[in-house]
Amino acid sequence: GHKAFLLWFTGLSGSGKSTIAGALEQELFRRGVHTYLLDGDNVRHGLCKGLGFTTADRQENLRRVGEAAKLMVDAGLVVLAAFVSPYRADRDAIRALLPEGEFVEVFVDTPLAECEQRDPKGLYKKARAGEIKHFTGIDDPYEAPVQPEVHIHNHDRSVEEVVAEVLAKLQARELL
Ligand code: GGZ
Repeated sequence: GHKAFLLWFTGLSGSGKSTIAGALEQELFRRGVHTYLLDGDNVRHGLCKGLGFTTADRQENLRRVGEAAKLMVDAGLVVLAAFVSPYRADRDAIRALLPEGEFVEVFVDTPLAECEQRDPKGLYKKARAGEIKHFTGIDDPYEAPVQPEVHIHNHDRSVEEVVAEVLAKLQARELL
């Protein structure tokens, strides 16, 4: 059996959060674990429609996601959430919604230079050109987690390697 919990991925745009969360979800599915993956792609068009990237909008975006995730954890799911979530206070507010031990913060620590080099959606280029304002890492802050449950140094590492590391950390915490 396994516990229900919220696995919260935070990191810069292009850091690999969604890729890692998606690969981990596949592995959990293979093991018979019931999961749900939340990310900007599925919430910013619905649950969080109309919200942008000001500090207040990010706070509201993450508050809604946190409340929805809490309901899913109550229903017994392992919830994976992949959001930039650049402010420590917003992440800590979600942590406070869940019982002790059921919020697992995963810091996907990829150097800004590498995220910017990857630039899969061309957003860094636009931010540098001033076409996008408040872009995290360029003209908006990213507050790195101080004591994340999992700290992934995601430079020159394969997705498989990283997924194995996260699984091992979850097993060590007796969540899987
Ligand atoms: C950061 C932005 C911005 C700004 C659009 N700052 O690589 P992506 O494209 O898919 O991931 C980023 C995503 C961030 O949305 P989140 O809901 O995760 O943000 S937060 O947790 O801060 O509420 C990026 C894109 O949206 N994007 N503008 N200004 N990322």
